[in-house]
Amino acid sequence: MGYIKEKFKVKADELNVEVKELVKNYGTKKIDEGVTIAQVYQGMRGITGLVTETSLLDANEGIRFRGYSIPELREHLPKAPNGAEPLPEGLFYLMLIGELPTEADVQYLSSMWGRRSHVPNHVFDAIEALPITAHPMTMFTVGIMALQTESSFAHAYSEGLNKKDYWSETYEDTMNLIARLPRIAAYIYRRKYKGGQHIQPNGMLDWAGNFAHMLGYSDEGFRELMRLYMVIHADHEGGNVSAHTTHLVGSALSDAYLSLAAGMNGLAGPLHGLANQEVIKWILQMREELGGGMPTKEQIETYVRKTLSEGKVVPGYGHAVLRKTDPRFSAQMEFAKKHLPNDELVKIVWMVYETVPPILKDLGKVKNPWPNVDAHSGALLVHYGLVEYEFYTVLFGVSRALGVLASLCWDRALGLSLERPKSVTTEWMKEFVEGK
Ligand code: FAM
Repeated sequence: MGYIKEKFKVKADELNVEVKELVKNYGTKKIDEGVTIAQVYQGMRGITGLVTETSLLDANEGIRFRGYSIPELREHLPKAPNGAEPLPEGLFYLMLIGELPTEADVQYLSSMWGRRSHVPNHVFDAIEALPITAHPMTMFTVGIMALQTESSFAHAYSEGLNKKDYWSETYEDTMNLIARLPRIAAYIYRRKYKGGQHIQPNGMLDWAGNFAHMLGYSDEGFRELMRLYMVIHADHEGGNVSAHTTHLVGSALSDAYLSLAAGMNGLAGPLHGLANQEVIKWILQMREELGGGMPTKEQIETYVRKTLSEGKVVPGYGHAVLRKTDPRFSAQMEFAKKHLPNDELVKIVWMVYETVPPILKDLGKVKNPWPNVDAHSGALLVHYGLVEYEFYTVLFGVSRALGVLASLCWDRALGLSLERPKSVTTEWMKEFVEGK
């Protein structure tokens, strides 16, 4: 057993004891006043109903991974040689183990993922069976599903796996999947947009650096962007659609491949991860309608109002939990100020940031008029040449796998139960309010 796996087991055993004590001593203590009818109809907003160890979201401050904010991660996590951005390997270690990693921990993960990255041919065949016009997210989930043949958990379970060892096989699946996802994603990108000219992995590079390389980008700036991108998109506590879906499907003891594929189908929705492609599409359309060049603030305002009057949302703005500018947006803004302050598209993103919030506030119904993570990412990618915006959610997905799979390891290690909340009919609701 590798030392990270051993360390995880020690941490898991400790937390298991604490959780058992907590449930034994305080199991009947209420953490909520009760659930309202509006919450039941409106996406269970604000109901505390899940445990996720890897990160916690504060409505005003934003996400913290095991207590560390994004600026703190950028400071404390190990970097690539001559790099300034945190390595995603380090964030994964932090989410899984609950402690900041050393340089050696990060290198261990980098080389472990490198060793496990081989993708069997039938996965590429399954992707090839789809028409080239298929959305990259469809290819991505098909690729993950095809890879499910390799699940250690599914294999061991069919042989009669002891409950006590669920975590161990899930850990193996997690490591194998994370190791292989960049290759699958890069394969999809090169197939769809670069005439099927694939690029072999470079074993000397870190996980995100190698991903950038396989996509076909050798610019060090793009590699740095990928490292930052893979860190900031990884996790956003447990209730968002991709994390919750992965957890829910995993709660049926579906293996990591089945669970992640389900989560990725949720990420592919426009109100969730697909918003990143929608943002850049929306900005490019605006520029086209205005005949190109830099729009004025007034022109942006008119375009925003037109979007709203057509019954559409302004992509990249609003959030189900956050009530301030997303620190993931701010981190990208900082990156842009440092590396590409004169980029025209980036400047438009910043003008949109000045224009949209007051308009959304004026509507009176939007709870959070501020930008989320998706409002900025596309402009950065376009700058380095990754202009094929339909691919953006796949990048998000590769990153999100880090958080949701670290969480799945914890689900198995803590023996969390099958998720099965109660549902009722509207007829039941009517009788309930009438006091019947
Ligand atoms: N543009 C226009 N209207 C918006 C809006 C936006 N950006 N954000 C919220 N609203 C509307 C919303 O549609 C709802 O209208 P109705 O009552 O007419 O249905 C009303 O304001 C109240 O919604 P809310 O309570 O403020 O937000 P929700 O918690 O229901 O939804 C979001 C949250 C993220 C789905 C919503 O803000 C949205 O649709 N934003 C645009 C899409 C987007 O950027 N999604 C990405 C979220 C991101 F962080 C991620 O998952 N990657």
